[in-house]
Amino acid sequence: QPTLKERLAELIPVAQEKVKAARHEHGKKSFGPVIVDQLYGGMRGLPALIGKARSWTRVSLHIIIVAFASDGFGDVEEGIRFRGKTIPEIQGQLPKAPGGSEPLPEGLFWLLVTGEIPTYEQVADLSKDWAARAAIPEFVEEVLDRCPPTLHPMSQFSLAVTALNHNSAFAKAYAEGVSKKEYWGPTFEDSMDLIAKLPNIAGRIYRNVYGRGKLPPIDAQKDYSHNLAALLGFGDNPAFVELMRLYITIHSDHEGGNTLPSYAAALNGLAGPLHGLANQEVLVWLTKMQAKIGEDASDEAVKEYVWSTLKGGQVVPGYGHAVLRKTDPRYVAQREFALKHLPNDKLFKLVGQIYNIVPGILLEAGKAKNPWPNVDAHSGALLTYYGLTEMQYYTVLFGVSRAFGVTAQLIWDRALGAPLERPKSYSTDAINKIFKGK
Ligand code: AMX
Repeated sequence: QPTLKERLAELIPVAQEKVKAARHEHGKKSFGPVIVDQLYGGMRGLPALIGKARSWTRVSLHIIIVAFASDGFGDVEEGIRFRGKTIPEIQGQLPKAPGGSEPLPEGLFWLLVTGEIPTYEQVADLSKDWAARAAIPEFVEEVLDRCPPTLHPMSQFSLAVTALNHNSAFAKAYAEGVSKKEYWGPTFEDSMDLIAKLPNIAGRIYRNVYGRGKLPPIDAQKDYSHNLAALLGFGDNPAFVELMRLYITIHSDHEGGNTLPSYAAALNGLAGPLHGLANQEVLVWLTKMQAKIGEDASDEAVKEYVWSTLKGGQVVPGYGHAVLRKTDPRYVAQREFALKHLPNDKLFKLVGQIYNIVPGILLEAGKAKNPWPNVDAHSGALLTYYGLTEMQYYTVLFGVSRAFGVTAQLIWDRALGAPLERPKSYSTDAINKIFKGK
């Protein structure tokens, strides 16, 4: 059976030819008009990029563009798809750990990179490969150890990833004058190294910031999520390990970036409160709500609290989406996990109660285009249940998962020689001038 890199080496020339042929045949065809509102509206809905590691079907052209700040969605109604597969499909088809029922993120990475479902052996080989690459350079450990615990975990995360660029295989190959055709090889190595090292970075940040003692060593016999859970201090809890497998799998999909430092930049984008930091904000909001109206509050009290949030000019965190127009399937996957593992948990019940109440209120308020919950409305309640209660840390786990989607895309960017993306901007004066009298 081929390794991931061997399989990629087979797939890349085929894909290169396919792109060449598509450009030859369709290259000069128009993709439709661009309207002024799309310039003011953050390029929403503007077809401007080709998704490479996600889906090769019609949906790839609907993917939202802003590389560092948005999720990749195949179809706004159907929801997220990984290489054309829905979340329930990948849960069914990807290999599981012995005794586990959630997909292994190793398999998801294989799927994102190749478009194919790997065998269990191929996934187990990836687990071993990542374990072997997991150590981080000593100076990066020192950078993290010297961060004050008051520095937000996401800032520490981004710092550490930027520092990893010191050992970048791509930077070295580039400096040595590697041919453009060979770019994907060192990019693949960087991607594998990055993913492999994230548990040590995330674990170190968690333990440093919250005083949780020393990191255990990586166990080369265990899968990625097991090691991540162990580094955080939850390796003895099989249900938490399962949660990590699901969590890393469903948070992964994303547009690409150019280099390791751009993944660090992506982390800074993810750390915005209306984006990935929303999972922190949801827990902050829920905790404030519980403090104000109690743990078993009535629907009426919850409604009043939601309205007071809106009337205060704030958003209801965890609801709405720039692209999706229905309940986020990643929310559904996490809800099903909760129904299986923690059906009677009070916080989970509150999350469910809010699910019944908030969409109606957002519809009545009449502004949000999507009144349904997104991925961030649920994840914090699951982590809290298992004792990972430090909400400021949550987006770090989100960022670990995102590396899978970003790097899968990055490898293909290099394989296909994708350009830097440079959307053009206009001033309002220029808009007025262009359309004067039209
Ligand atoms: N609560 C209150 N108002 C909301 C809202 C919410 N959850 N979602 C949207 N709105 C408001 C917007 O603020 C905007 O108001 P304005 O006209 O006064 O500026 C109006 O409804 C229209 O917004 P939209 O087109 O529906 O959404 P958008 O694409 O501009 O923004 C998002 C999308 C996610 C930023 C927004 O829905 C939001 O702020 N949600 C809460 C924060 C959140 O959960 N973010 C995480 C999203 C998932 C992720 O990226 N990780």
